[in-house]
Amino acid sequence: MRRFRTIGDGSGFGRDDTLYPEELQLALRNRGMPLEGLRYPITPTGIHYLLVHYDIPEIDASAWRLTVSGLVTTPLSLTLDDIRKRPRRTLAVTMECAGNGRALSSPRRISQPWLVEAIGTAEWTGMPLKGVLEEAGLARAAIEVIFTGRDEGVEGNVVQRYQRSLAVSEALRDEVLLAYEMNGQPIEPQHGFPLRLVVPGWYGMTSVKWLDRIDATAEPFQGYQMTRVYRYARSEEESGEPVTLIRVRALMIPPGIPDFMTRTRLVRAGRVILSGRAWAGRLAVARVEVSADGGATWSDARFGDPVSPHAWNEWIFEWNARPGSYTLCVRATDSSGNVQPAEQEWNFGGYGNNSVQRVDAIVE
Ligand SMILES: Nc1nc2c(c(=O)[nH]1)N[C@H]1C(S)=C(S)[C@@H](COP(=O)(O)O)O[C@H]1N2
Ligand SMILES: [Mo]
Repeated sequence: MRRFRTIGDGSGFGRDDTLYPEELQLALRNRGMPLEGLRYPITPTGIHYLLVHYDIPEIDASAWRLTVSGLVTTPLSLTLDDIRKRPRRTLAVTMECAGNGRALSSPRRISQPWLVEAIGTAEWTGMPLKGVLEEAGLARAAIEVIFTGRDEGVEGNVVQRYQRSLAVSEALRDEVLLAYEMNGQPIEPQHGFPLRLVVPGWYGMTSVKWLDRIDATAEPFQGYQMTRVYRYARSEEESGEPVTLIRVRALMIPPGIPDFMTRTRLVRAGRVILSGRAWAGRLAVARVEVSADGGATWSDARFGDPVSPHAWNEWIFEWNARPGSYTLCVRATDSSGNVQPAEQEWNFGGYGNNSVQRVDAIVE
């Protein structure tokens, strides 16, 4: 029986006054997008957020194959060249980690300790997944498609390759891509070289990197990443609801200049342009509001068209900043009327936290 050590007090949760070295290690392996990166409609690859559960696998592209198998009439084995020769599509997609905001919940689950920076928008180029599934011919009995990455690790004492599934109806949507380029270049190793799934509108865990197998099945897939994590649940035992589409959120480029250690902003009094981006998963952004008093009062911000049907919108607000101390907030509402909460309802894994961003500023 293998035994891994426990972290912290063994409860799986961190104390508010402690950051465990293991969390720091995850935070350093992965990275958030510095918020000033919100100025770019398309995030430069080097500052797009990154999340890798295990190790970045070593893949020899010439030996690599994509296997399409399971409940299909014609199993396929495709080389990267085979895939690159097929009709291609480029889509700008805003991607966010389901754990974004996890470190803001209390108690926080010990895992990647995101604040709010697990976000980015890239231009992904690839072949629509639909084309591959049609070529292979899904059997009538197939209800889900399982995607397997090449990376392997241990999680919850289960040795596994990273695997997620999608219902056939989701997998056949036009915008789902098998991507081999990110921002016009071959995907870099950390983002899934040579091929990854990109599922617009869904939290990032769905977009399986280092993809090398696609299997159609007649049963709901019971893999670890489907049933044990990525659930909105109150405890480890409760199965809860699956984490799926990205919730509405707006973020602000912190204005002025930062104090090095506290990140509190120093802002020059007068007319200040506050701006940032807002997104709403598969829905549209319907409203963006700004508050300078910690969320007590709100004013409407202006916002433009989204960068693409699957990407964020820019918003802008003119703030007349008078000397004093402020907590700047921004919140968005989606086209179904969901608005970001001031405080997130707690869940076990720290998922889907779209509580309102707060930026402390001193104006002088
Ligand atoms: N094979 C594999 N795919 C993966 C992951 C992983 O660890 N292994 N992480 C997932 C998670 S949780 C997220 S949020 C996104 C992150 O994609 P990025 O690192 O390109 O931003 O990839 C997803 N796909
Ligand atoms: Mo994630």
